[in-house]
Amino acid sequence: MSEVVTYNREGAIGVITVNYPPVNALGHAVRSGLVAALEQGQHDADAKALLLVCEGRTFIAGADIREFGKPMQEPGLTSVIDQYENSDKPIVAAIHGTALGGGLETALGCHYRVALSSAKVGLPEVKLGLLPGAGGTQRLPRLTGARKALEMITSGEFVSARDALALGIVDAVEDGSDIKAVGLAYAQKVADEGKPVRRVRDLTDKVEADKGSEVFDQFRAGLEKKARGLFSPFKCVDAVQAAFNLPFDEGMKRERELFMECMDSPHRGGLIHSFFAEREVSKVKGLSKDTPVRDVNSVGIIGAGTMGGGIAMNFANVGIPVTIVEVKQEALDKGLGIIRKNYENSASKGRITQQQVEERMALISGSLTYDAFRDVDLVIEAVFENMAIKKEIFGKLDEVCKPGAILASNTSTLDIDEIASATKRPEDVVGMHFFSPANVMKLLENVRGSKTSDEVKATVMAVAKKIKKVGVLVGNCHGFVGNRMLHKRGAEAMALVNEGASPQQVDKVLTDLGYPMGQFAMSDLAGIDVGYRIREERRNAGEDVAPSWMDKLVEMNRLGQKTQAGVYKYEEGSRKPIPDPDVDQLIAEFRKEQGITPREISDQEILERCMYVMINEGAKILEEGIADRSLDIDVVWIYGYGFPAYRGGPMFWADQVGLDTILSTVKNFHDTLGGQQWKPAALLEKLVSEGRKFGDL
Ligand code: T1G
Repeated sequence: MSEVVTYNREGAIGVITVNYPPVNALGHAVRSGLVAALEQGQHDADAKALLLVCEGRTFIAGADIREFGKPMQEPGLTSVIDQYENSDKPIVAAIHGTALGGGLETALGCHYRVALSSAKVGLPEVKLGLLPGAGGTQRLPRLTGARKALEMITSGEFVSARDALALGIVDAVEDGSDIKAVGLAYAQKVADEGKPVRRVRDLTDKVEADKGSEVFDQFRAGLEKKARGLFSPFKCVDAVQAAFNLPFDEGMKRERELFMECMDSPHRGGLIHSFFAEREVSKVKGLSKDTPVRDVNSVGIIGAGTMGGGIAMNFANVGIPVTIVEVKQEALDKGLGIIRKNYENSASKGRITQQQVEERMALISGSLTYDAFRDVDLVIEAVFENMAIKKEIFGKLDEVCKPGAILASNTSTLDIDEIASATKRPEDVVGMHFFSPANVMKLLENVRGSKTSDEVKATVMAVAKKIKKVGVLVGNCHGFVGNRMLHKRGAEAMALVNEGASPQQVDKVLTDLGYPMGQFAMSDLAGIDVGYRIREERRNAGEDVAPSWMDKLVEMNRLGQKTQAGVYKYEEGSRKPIPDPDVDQLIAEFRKEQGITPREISDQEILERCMYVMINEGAKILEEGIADRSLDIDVVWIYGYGFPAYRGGPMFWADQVGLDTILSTVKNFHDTLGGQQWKPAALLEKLVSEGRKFGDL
């Protein structure tokens, strides 16, 4: 008997229990156990109905993703579900937690479904570059009709138990938390009332109603924009449509063909890598999971600007009171006003209620004095990128804040150790780099100083989870992980334009790769003056920073979207970048001043120079221990800069391109272009010589 799936009878109900932590995923042991337990139930003459229930935190949460890419071991999930569906005794699935993917598909193969009101159901395979491959595209539409099935399957979003009841996905919803008791009661009712074995595959009314519907083409058209560059969402539509064009068994065959096409697509590898990487980054190398974590029940923020306000919202959203300190009342009032406007905006879109707006605003207070920070557990400084100002602030915080308070800077590039040197408590100083807009972007780049304590590292990683961010712990260097690589890409992009490419050509190469925005559109969004100030800081620090045509734009007060003109121009109220002939003219004049004769530059060269310079820098970041694993870099780029998750992140993408190809190109650029950025990283050379990948580290 399998120890992960057991059978026992309670009264007239045969109970099949799955117990396979952490999420009862449908690994081989579970699939075999389900077949064996069903066998027992079928032969148990005293069992009038069967109940499928799970121990632990959730009903089955899907196929075991760790098995993907390995040879499939019988029994396959589809055949397990067929056996349940063809049982001659009615089977009730009792759902708690999240019944997802193959888990929901298994429940749809049962004859009745009951759920706790706290439960959710979904078919999120599309988020892994797949589609429901065990009958979900054929059974779900038979319960919900075409449109809702398409919505659920192409979005992968979860549906609450109550909504699932309304849609006919579950037959009953009960409050409470004892899923087994709820399941037994429902199964007893089925037995007592002699309810029939009702197979979802036999339901036809929804199929008849939507046969030949326009909805499939409407969905395909809608996906053209929403799912740009993706593969599996379109296959999801094809699979669901098969449920309306073909008899069930042929529809299943069609689903299988489409599923295998998705399995073979490179997107599946990238998305599954991203799925596990997002979870691995919270397991910080060298930090014991028993490291004590300090309570963070109150937060102080310095600066009510765009970043400070956005950061404050993250804490208010999860019920943590925030005090924002500004130097002037008007700045404070403006900042608080913008926060309210952001919340009102979300409420107008139905994302939160008006009551939540008020609750959250009530948690955010303002002050003009640091005395307001006396008792807070964490202070996050979010002011100008100017070291002198930051050191002055941290010196004051050191005097005012209680012992054990964590002092964090939201700096995006500056030296955490130098900031910490302004305090007597460097072990409590850390970087917490939020990405703009701070209340939206999921990445939180936590930066350890050389003296930052393990407790503080563990605490800021726990804070990331608490405020629903993806936290990555990185080392201290100029630009840390994300911006250090971004600056290399930015410099290369600017050089390419100096040499003859247009900003829009460079940006299109990057958006064609899957970035949401190109380099220059992103500069316009952030404000070109940000990069200008960083270049000025570096020039003031004595670095040799080449002149740039973008500096001329700043001098003309073309700062980007905020002035409706930057590298691109913008119509009133629009964020759509429009190429501007005046900028092309300015670039041409700059080239002439610099004695540059422009040349035709291929898209391939743009791709290689923008991406490989990042990969080479990423390899140096790994060598220096600024990032512990290549997946940390991948997660930073996916969640901080919108690198397409279906490509798995820059380092995963580099492994797919082939490190030998990248290394030889980097060497060629080093010979032809020169510059430290093209000096091949020793790690890159080592991996190539050993035939290994970043993912092997
Ligand atoms: N397979 C293997 N491991 C999984 C897993 C899965 N499906 N889901 C989660 N885990 C691990 C995860 O790696 C972590 O491990 C631990 O469980 C807790 O997860 C045939 C082909 C269920 C909502 O896409 O959405 O079915 O780090 O940290 O935040 O058509 O996990 O502890 O070692 O995320 O509470 C479809 C994916 C699969 C669901 C729980 N199913 N999982 O969230 O915990 S494809 C999914 C989730 C499929 C069929 C197709 C979430 C969760 P560790 P966690 P959580």
